[in-house]
Amino acid sequence: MWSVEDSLNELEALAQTAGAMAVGRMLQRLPHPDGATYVGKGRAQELVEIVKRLDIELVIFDDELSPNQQRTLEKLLDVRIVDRTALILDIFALHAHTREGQLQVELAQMEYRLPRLSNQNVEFTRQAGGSRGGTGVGGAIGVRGPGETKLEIDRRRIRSRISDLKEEIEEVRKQRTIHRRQRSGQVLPVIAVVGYTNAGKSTLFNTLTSAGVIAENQLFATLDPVTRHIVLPSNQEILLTDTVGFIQKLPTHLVAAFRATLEEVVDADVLLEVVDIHHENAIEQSDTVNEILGDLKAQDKPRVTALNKIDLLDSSDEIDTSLYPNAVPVSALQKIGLDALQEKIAEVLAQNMETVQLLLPYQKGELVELFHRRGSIDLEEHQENGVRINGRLPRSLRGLYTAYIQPAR
Ligand SMILES: Nc1nc2c(ncn2[C@@H]2O[C@H](COP(=O)(O)OP(=O)(O)OP(=O)(O)O)[C@@H](O)[C@H]2O)c(=O)[nH]1
Ligand SMILES: [Mg+2]
Repeated sequence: MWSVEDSLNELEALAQTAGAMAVGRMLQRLPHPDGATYVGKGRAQELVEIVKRLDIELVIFDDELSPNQQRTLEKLLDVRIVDRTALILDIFALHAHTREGQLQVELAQMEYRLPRLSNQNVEFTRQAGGSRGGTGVGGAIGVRGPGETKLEIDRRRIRSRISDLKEEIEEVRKQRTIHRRQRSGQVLPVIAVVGYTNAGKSTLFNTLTSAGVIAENQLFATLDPVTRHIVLPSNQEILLTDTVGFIQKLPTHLVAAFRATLEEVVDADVLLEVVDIHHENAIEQSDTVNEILGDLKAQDKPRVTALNKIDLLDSSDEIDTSLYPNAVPVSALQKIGLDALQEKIAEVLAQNMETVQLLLPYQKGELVELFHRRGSIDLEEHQENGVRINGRLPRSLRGLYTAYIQPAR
């Protein structure tokens, strides 16, 4: 379970990533948040004092604020008010480098803004009509007119932008699907690196592939998926994909907007989950990852867990591998345990293989070659009428070999 303090620590790290410096925090236990001020009225007044005294420029709330709460707080405190969702969207906007990433972030931002925009403008019109007073029919008359028209225009503009964005994203998504098909033409198994943000996914990805993906002590350093081809020590070839990190209370707009990117995860053969085992919330983080994988209907995929950052642990006794599926302790940074990790990946891939005995005619050289790349060979004999191969093959490839399967000797 995430505690309030843990969540606030994380919020502080998010704020830092977005370029803010935290100077203080306030927490309050309430049966439910106040409808107008989120915190209780008394604490809100306290906050006003603190903001003045410390000359604070920004107050961040660790939950999604209602448009009404946001406005009330902004008036009361006279500083910028940001909620957790807006903060995460901000970081995503900073880190989106590809066209697809930028489109997805903008879509999420527009969807976040739409209900807020309308409310803000309703407030604006009411203020404008306020001098006429009253909340009855007369008051409503003051509210109509240019103000409302402008609101309608703004809303329409955002809605039309949202539908344009969705169309463009769909275009990009189609491109991806084509690429993925081409990839599956190569019939290599795809391993998606998943995990909590800052767990070390990109560092591990870089170490395994020698790719220069940005890896930083920042939340959500990676937004755009990258795929590389690697050969495991067992000589088996795989495609490894680095993906966007997960976080608790992940804004729903973001999950929806990033569906195209997350397809990389949904389509993978095996998931390689990276856990920052040194983090005090390692278990909570992994639980959150499982929840999101569940939402994506990807929680039942074969999985290998890299328990990362063991170089930061005082002793290896602290590691309980039994808590995670197929866990291997590693340090992506210090390159510890990587052979064992790759062996584990090969092992889990092998569990998805089946044993076959084949006699492949000499003119089917490409199937022999494919077996070498994708399968694991126990016996290979050149006979008069073809190549005899006994070994194991990914279940997905069995269809290509059906005609050459031999009865067991
Ligand atoms: N000490 C130590 N630090 C590590 C290790 N692996 C990664 N790190 C550090 O952890 C931080 C985050 O690493 P990234 O690889 O960017 O993490 P990520 O999971 O890709 O993060 P996002 O893309 O932001 O979700 C960086 O400062 C890395 O240097 C490790 O094995 N040991
Ligand atoms: Mg990354």
